[in-house]
Formats: sequence, structure tokens, C-alpha cells
Amino acid sequence: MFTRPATVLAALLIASAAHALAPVEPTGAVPEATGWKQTTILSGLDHPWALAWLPSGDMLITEREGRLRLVRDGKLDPKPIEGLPEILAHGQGGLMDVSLHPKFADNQLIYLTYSIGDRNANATALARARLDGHALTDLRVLLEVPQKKKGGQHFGSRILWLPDGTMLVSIGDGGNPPVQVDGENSRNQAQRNTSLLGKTIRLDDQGQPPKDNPLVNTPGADPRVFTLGHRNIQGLALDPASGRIWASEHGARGGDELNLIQPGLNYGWPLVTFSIEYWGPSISPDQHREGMEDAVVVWTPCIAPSGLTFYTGDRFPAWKNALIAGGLVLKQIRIVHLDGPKAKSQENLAIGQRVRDVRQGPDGFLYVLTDEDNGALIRLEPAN
Ligand SMILES: [Ca+2]
Repeated sequence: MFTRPATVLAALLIASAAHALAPVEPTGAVPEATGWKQTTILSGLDHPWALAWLPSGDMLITEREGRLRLVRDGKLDPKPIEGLPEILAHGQGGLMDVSLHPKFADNQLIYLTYSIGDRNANATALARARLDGHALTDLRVLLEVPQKKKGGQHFGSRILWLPDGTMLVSIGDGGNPPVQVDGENSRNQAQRNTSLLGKTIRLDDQGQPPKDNPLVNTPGADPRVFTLGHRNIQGLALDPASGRIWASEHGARGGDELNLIQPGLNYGWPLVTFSIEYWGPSISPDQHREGMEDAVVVWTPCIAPSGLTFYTGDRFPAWKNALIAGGLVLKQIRIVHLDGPKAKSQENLAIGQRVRDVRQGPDGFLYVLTDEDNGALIRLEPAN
């Protein structure tokens, strides 16, 4: 009499355990989205990396080579903004993100991420300054990642302001083998809570770790660490209604990830990954481990995600509350439709150029920067 319910219960438990242990399967090709078109607003940008709107409607655009540009009335001001910090433009590094202080209208503060050092010893940095016309004043360096590494790979580095006035900054793992830090492959630093490589970090607007950061009471840990185990996050976005934080992360060959970011958690890299080395061998036998967070989406083949927006506008009703993920290598954008903390479907927008950033404008349209020698600012609009 009692064996049957028990057996059913056991079967259910096994099924639910198996389900809990099964990581998400990689996404391959997805359907093309319809009902949109792209219009080039301007071109002639040298590998633009990020954009931000000023309250005036003007726009700031970073160029990786180390220039901060101003766009007014849809035209690129020929004169770059002066007073930038010293920047190492090498490989993937250079001037990267730009973000306005949440109270920019009162304090005119902007925040920049960029790489510093030289080809043999470099790192990601964060600075803030006051934007005064065509110049930056009161420049203050808030962060220099202490772990220095060789070469031009994996600097991160997106800035995302949270509703409490703190910010997240993504820091890459420093590079592929054979790049070394502290006598080990740099990527292994992603698992060390003493290191800022391969992390998201959380800072207040002065660059200090907030007292409620997850590792402030962990002996030896860097109190700035917010999450661990990342390879190279270049997209960070907030769902303002739920407060969910989303991050898009580069894998090596295959295994790009979209993750739901929660304080103190470990996202696995390089111990857990669908990614393999560019030259063929596996990086880890594990695609899942207890105590490490599974990705919400895994992209194989890689889209090389860069730039991520949570869309809240009215111009594209079908995309409302979806994530918009730029992709470098496949020269496209992925629309990721969400069901709360899960992804339910994806669509593709073929842009035809490497997408470095995608942002929702104050007008509700989507704006795209392309990572090309002759990079462009593109507006996405409904087709009809
Ligand atoms: Ca992961």
C-alpha cells in the first residue's frame, strides 16, 4: 500500500534533483526578428566602445584609442573632450565605458573605465571627473586593479548604477593562458576572493566598498568583490522593476553566458564552463558544480556579447522587458525574452557590423555602436 506513493515520491525527487543538476543547454541559431530597421546616424568613429546621454540630449561616446567624443544634434563634434587620464590603448584595452553619476544634473560627474600601464603590466582602472563643456576637471582615479598582467586581453569593463546609488564594475580575468598572475594562469584569479580579476565589484560613488558588500567580513577577501568566477563581462543591465541584475560574459570558444547577478555568488569560471580553448582542448570537464551558479543562457557558437540593455521603452512593444544583447563576432543583436529570472526565447537582429554597445535612448529607440575602424552610431526603429 505504501510502496507506491513512496516510489512516486522518490521518482519525483530524482526527477527534480536531475532537473536541478542539469545546466541550461547552449543556444544555437535563433529566428530572425521582424518589424525593425536600422538607420546610421553617423560614422567615422574609431572603435567606439560606449555611449551615454547627457540631460541636454547630447551624447558622449568613448573611442577605444582614448578619445571621448560629443554628439550634438546628431553630429559628431570634431573636437574630442580634453583632460582624460593617461590611457593604455592596446589590444582589447583602452578607453572603455562612460557612465553618468545618477545625480549628474547636480554634480556633472562622469565615470570612465580604461586600461592603464604598459604591454607587460597593465590593468583596468576607474576614474571620475566633472564634465565642464569640452573638458574634464577634478579628475580622480577611484580604482586601479592591483593585479597587473601582460598583454591586451580581458579588461571588462562595464559600469552599472544600482538603485541604491552604488555601482557595479565588471573586471575581466586578465587573459588566456599563458598569461600569468601570481604564478598561475591569470584566469584562475577569477576564483580568488583576494583578487579583482574575473569579478564584478561594487563601489560607492567615491570608489569605496559599501559596508554591506558580501565579502566585507571575509578575512583576506577584497571587500570590493560582489561576484566571483567570471571570464570577461562586457554587458551589465538592470531590470528597474524587479531589481534583477543581468550580465553578459565572453567565453573562449563557445560558452558565452548570460547570468543573473546576485551578491557573493560564484559563477564558475574557469572551473565550470561550456567553453573550450580556442586551440581545441577542454577547459573544464564540468558544466555544473554544486555551489556555483549556472548561466541563464549559454551561447554556442559564441556571439561575443558586448553591451546589454534591459528594454523598457514603447517603440518596440514586442521587445518590452526583454534583454538586448550586442554581439561582436556574429555581427548581430540577440533579443532575449524573459520569464522572470529565466530566458524563454531569443530572436536575432542581423546588424552586419560588430556590435560593441546597445542602449535604449531617452526617446525609446535603441542605439548601437559598431566596433569597426569606421565605427558607426546606428538607431534601430520599427519598420513601419
Ligand atoms: Ca559561468
